[in-house]
Amino acid sequence: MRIISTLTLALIVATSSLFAACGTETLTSATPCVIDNDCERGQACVDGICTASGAVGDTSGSGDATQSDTATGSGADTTVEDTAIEDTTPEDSGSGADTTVEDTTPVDTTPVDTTPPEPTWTFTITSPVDRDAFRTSSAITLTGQLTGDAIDFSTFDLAIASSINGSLGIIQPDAAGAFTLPLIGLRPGRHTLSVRAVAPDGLERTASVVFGICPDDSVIDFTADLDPAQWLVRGDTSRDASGWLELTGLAPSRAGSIYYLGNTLAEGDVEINLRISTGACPAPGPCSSFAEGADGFAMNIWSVASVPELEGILDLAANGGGLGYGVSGLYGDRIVDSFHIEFDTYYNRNDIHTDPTAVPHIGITQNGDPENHLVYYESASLENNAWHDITLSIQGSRVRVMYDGTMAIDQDIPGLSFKGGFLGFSGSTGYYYNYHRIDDLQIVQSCSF
Ligand SMILES: [Ca+2]
Ligand SMILES: [Ca+2]
Ligand SMILES: [Ca+2]
Repeated sequence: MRIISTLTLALIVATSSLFAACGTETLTSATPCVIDNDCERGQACVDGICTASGAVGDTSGSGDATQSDTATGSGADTTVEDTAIEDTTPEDSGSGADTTVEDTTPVDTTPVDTTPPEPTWTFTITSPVDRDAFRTSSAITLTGQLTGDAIDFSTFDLAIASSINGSLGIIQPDAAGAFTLPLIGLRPGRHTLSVRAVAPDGLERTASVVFGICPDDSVIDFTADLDPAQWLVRGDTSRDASGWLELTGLAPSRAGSIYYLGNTLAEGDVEINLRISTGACPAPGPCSSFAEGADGFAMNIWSVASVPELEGILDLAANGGGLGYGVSGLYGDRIVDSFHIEFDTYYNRNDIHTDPTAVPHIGITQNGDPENHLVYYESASLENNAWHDITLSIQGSRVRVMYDGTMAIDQDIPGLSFKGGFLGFSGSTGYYYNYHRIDDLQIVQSCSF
């Protein structure tokens, strides 16, 4: 037995009584102690009470639990618990940050993964070519060529697609790699046409070309009566009931003109198609009564702002050798920006002006001056009473005229800048005369991409 001091025992008894007051059965029957040796084997001295060694943890745990329960009730402890939760939040954030870092790691390896083997073959689109421009009625054919050594290209697939029309189908090239596909039904707009060539081993290449489709411009065929709101008609000009315009009629000293008010031409490139006929027989076509006729006619585009301004110019325009458009040079001092293509069948010589040739000619003039032929094309057939197809094309300062499918004029005219404006026709006769006919007018506004 251990000798315990009086003071120690008093404390132990007091402590024991205190725990007994708490009503804890375990503590009521316990043996007071100071150190472990005060207790029996298998016991330890815990807080002055001999306690079974195996129960020390349990007792402590019990106590802790009790304290914890009590503490839970207090605001301070709740805060601690919240803090603990908050502590886990940064860990989550930390995990997120770590995840982000891990995400960047595969990115570094990605370039390595995207290095596919290069096909040993190549291919090109040979038509259309970039910046080509077509009409909706144009026949457009896609052609191209695959190239590679000892490859049977007929096993390849070519997927054709347009940025506007979508898929245009899948075709196979021939064994030598050539491919062709008529492009039908392409809608107006700027197309990016792509061809994706896929080999049997899955390797592929893609090529593309960008081109434009413009809508077809309508043809005015003069089968219907002229709408006064659309057409300004002056002098001896009228629509022939057979369906064309007659500018003068077969009589001396006639003059007339007609201007299309329905659609003024825009500045810039333009193409104009029409048919013309001049001669002495009432029905267009071969004419047995061919004789010297006059004077001819012109297509004029005046860059003026209004119809009254246009009429003011027409009031001044000289007829006869002036062909209904002469307002400047030897024919006047009117300053105007205009473009003219004349079909001149009378040789003016030592007249107000002198023509550059005695042969009927197609001439390009400017600014109301019938004398200054910037370029001309001689054609004896011009006055044969037959219909002739004319295409005038202005691209920048380059002027081209097709006459019955022949390139009659292809000339760069320095300083030419087409300003657009009111388009119309004028014709005149003098001592000599002819019919002067216009039909199938088509104005093709700029189509470029
Ligand atoms: Ca007609
Ligand atoms: Ca003339
Ligand atoms: Ca002339």
